[in-house]
Amino acid sequence: DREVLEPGALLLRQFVASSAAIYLQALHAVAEQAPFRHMHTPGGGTMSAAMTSCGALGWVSSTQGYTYTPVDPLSQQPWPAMPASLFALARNAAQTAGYPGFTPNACLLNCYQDGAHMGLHQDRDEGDMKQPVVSLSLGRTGIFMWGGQNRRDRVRTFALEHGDVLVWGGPARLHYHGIKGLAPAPHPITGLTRYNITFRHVVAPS
Ligand code: MD3
Ligand code: FE
Repeated sequence: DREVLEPGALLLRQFVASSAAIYLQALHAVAEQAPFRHMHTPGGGTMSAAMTSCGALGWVSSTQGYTYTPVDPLSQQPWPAMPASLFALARNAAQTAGYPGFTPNACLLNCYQDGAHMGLHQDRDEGDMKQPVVSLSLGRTGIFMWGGQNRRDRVRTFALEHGDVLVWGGPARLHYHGIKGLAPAPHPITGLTRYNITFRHVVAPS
């Protein structure tokens, strides 16, 4: 089941079904090496979603700003390698959405518990805006907010369920988006937790 949200943005509902267990396993393996943590923001706050990364570059927020780094600031070791299963899923989803040859080198894992959200924002730290972003939702349903190119544009909300994949590129790549919160019902596998995994091709800052 595929739905074009607007040019460049494709929602692949239930793209992942029985194989979700494999991706959850990969996620837990990453989190064993690089634990989920609540990062700080330049504005002095703490993010309510806990995050970690795998792949060559990981997304890091601190009071200094946002950036992609090759080293996990917590362990001072390189981020864990991107599991082959996750790389293949991202590449396959991008291909399905019309972006063949996607080579993600940065994979951000978000963990939402009760009360966690992610305010409206743009993803603009990746260096090369021509590459799409692929996201996989796992576990508890999240309420996704999807706006336009300007913060004041109308925002629509819809549910992102376990196994749903979103591919964003082209004109939709810089649209504002966020997570309003979580649906009340627990998920049979992850309970009250929602995970989201995003895949990007990042050109490292020099
Ligand atoms: C639209 N994550 O990690 S995924 C993020 O569910 C992020 O954790 C949300 O926003 C989450 O930056 C939403 C869907 C998504 C991801 C990246 C996008 C939508 C996007 C980049 C550009 C436009
Ligand atoms: Fe985002």
